[in-house]
Amino acid sequence: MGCNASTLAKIHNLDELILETGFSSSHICHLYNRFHSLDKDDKGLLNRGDFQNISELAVNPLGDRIINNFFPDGMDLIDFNSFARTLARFRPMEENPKKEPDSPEPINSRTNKLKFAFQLYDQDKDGKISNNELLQVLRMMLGVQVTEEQLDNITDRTIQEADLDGDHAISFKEFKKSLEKMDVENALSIRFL
Ligand SMILES: [Ca+2]
Ligand SMILES: [Ca+2]
Repeated sequence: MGCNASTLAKIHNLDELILETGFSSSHICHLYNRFHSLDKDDKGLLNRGDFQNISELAVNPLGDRIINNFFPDGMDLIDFNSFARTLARFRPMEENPKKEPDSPEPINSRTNKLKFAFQLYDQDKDGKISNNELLQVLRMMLGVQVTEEQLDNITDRTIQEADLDGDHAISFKEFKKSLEKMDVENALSIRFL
């Protein structure tokens, strides 16, 4: 499907979306076509099932959680603008224009990328990754490669290393700090579109 003015004309608040996401109009057009290829019954909205057709997510051990991050609290359907805003977090940072002193945090900042990752762990949304929450994610990612005992050990050690205030959980601040030296850009790139 090509990209032209008539495609862009179908997008609500296009100028606002470009400003907010930092995507170019041609990139938005590409995402719009992708959105519609996922939208099997042409409802103009995507549900969780539509996302499961993305093969990279289907094979990702955290696929379901990544999909959930696209859906704001209690919602079962998202429109194109919401879809584009979530994807904008994964846009590489170096494309950012110079930051004005009082401008809001860019949607694709390192902090916002880390927030997305943090939410994959913090399932009860209390702002902390508990021992059990970390264990669940590690189990999904490591699967049968490790025993339960090894899993427990890895979990305990990871919490210990990241936990600075001694509450046996990882706050977002601690999460951010422990990943200070990590190349977030590469580690958090989820290339499914
Ligand atoms: Ca939690
Ligand atoms: Ca802590």
